[in-house]
Formats: sequence, structure tokens, C-alpha cells
Amino acid sequence: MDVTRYLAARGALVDRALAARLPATRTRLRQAIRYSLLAGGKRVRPILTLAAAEVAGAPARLALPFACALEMIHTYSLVHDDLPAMDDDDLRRGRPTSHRVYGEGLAILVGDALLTEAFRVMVGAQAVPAARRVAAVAEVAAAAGEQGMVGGQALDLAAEGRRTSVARLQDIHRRKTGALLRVAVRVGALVGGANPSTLRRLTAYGEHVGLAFQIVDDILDAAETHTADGRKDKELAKATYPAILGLEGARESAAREHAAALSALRLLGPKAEPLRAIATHIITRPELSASSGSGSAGRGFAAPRTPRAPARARASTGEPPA
Ligand code: GRG
Repeated sequence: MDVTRYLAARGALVDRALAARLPATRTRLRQAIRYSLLAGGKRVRPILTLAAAEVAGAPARLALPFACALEMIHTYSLVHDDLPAMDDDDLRRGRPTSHRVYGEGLAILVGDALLTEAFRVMVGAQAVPAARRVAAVAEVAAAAGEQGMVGGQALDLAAEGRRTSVARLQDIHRRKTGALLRVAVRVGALVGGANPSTLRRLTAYGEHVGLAFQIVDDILDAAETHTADGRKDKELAKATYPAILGLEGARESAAREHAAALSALRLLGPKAEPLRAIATHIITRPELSASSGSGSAGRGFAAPRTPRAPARARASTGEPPA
């Protein structure tokens, strides 16, 4: 299948739905929300939700509110992660970060509003039977909160500058990045009414894709660090796969997770083809090849990479902000 076309079409569907749910108004908060939400992210999580719903036998549109909600939660996490108290990043999705444009106070509120709106959108998905809806909302809450993404971010903060074992690193990644990717797949399956064995297989797929995604992200960051921004030593103080396993070890881990993701889908037939293609696309992102630079502009899995500038690492070395 032509995965690039598939991703572009599904991404456009999600973009339109998000823009319609949060139409432009004259308030600065709404402008700031739209600035971050409609900035051209890859829409990996919502696309996984739509694809999983189809594997379960439902039309993708049934899962669209949940897909939008996951993108809202993901965008909130990026806006908050970029704040001076976290990573202190200047660029996100190829443009200045929310707090650089709108100030820290409003950027915090953008995240708060997106997280809250996500739950309103899911609860209001009337076309989804109430029992399925409640089950899906509860799973998203768990994946986004202390047991999942927020807890993982806290572990990540605590791990900076310390020696970290592979097991600990996996735990951080499973929660910080993996939980939302896993739940994106599960929610599509739940909303679509997947039977228990399909749900189990899709869950395993989501877990392996979640880890592969984060390992690839670490590899891309490490490659960038070596070639471009000269922050190698500080980046290596972070808990990442290349820092612990080396680049080759990290690539092997990503390949193992990819193979496990495909194996989980083995018995799901042609309906699962988009999920297979997405897994393969994630680990063969164009920026992954050693010779490539920092990516080209525009949508897609080759969207511009944001140089990481960890404020916490700078603070610990006493280096002034770049
Ligand atoms: C602040 C509560 C809180 C959580 C932050 C996920 C996260 C936790 C922070 C993001 C930091 C980061 C860059 C992690 C690496 C993996 C990742 C989530 C990359 C960004 O996701 P993409 O590549 O981004 O899907 P786009 O912009 O395409 O949506």
C-alpha cells in the first residue's frame, strides 16, 4: 500500500476535524490553542486510532472524536514539555514554541484547555455506545496521567544526569511516550468493538510500536546532536537508548520492536495492512539514514525536527541559555 498517501489522507481528515472542533475566535487563548494544535504535527496517534477502529470492523469516522482527543492530549504534552520549567525549547513543529509567542502563562493554559477539551470531546461522542465510550475514556485518563505519560515525564526528570539501566529506560519510555501510542490503538479497537483476541493483538502492536517510536526519536536526537548543535555530552546525560546501548544497539532494539509489532498483527489479515505500514514507516523514517540532515519542512514523518535544548541540563552545568 502507499503509506505516504494513506498518512496524508488520514492526517488531513484529522486536521479538518480538529479545526472544526476549535474554530477561530477572537480570544487570545483560542488563537494560542490553534497555533499549537494546527501546526502540522504528524498525527501519528489519531491515525493509529482510526486504523485500529477499522481493524475492529468499524468505520474510521466512528473513532474520529477519540482520535482528535488523543491529538489534543499529545499537543498539550508538547506545549508543556517545551516550557522553561521543562525542556525550555524555542521551536516546535518547525515554529516558535507556544510560550515564546504567547508567554508562559498562556502556554500553560493552552495545555490545560487542550487536556480538558479532549475529555469533553470523548464524552460527547454520541455515536459510540455509552459502555464502550466510558471504557475508552477511562483508558485514556490512565494513559495520560500519573500511571502513564505524566508519571513517565516525572521519571524522566528524575533520571537526568544519573546512570540509568535499560529496564528503567524502558519503563520511562513505556509511560512517557508509549502509553499514549498504546492507548491510541486500544481506543480505536474498543470504540470499534474489537473482540478480546483482536484487542489483545492490537494492544501488543501498540506497545511495540510505542517503544519503537521512542527509540527512533532518541536515535534522531542523537544523530542531530552529533552533527549539528554540539550538545553531545549533555544529551548523553539524558536517559536515551543511544546513550545506554550506543547507536547500533538502539537501532537493533528499534528493529526488534518493529518485528514484534508486525508479529502481533500476523493473524489480523489485510485490514491490518495500514497498521503494518505505519510500523514500518516509523522505523524507516527518512531522517534515520545516517547521511540525512535535520529533515525537510512540511507534513509527514519527515517533518522538521526540533533541536532539543534541555533547560535542566543547562541549569546543571551552569551554561547560559542558547
Ligand atoms: C509535559 C505532561 C508532560 C508530558 C510530556 C510526551 C512528552 C511528555 C514530551 C514530549 C517530549 C518528546 C519530544 C518526546 C519524544 C517522543 C515524542 C513524543 C515526540 C513528539 O511526537 P511526534 O513526533 O510529534 O509525534 P508531532 O509534532 O509530529 O506530533
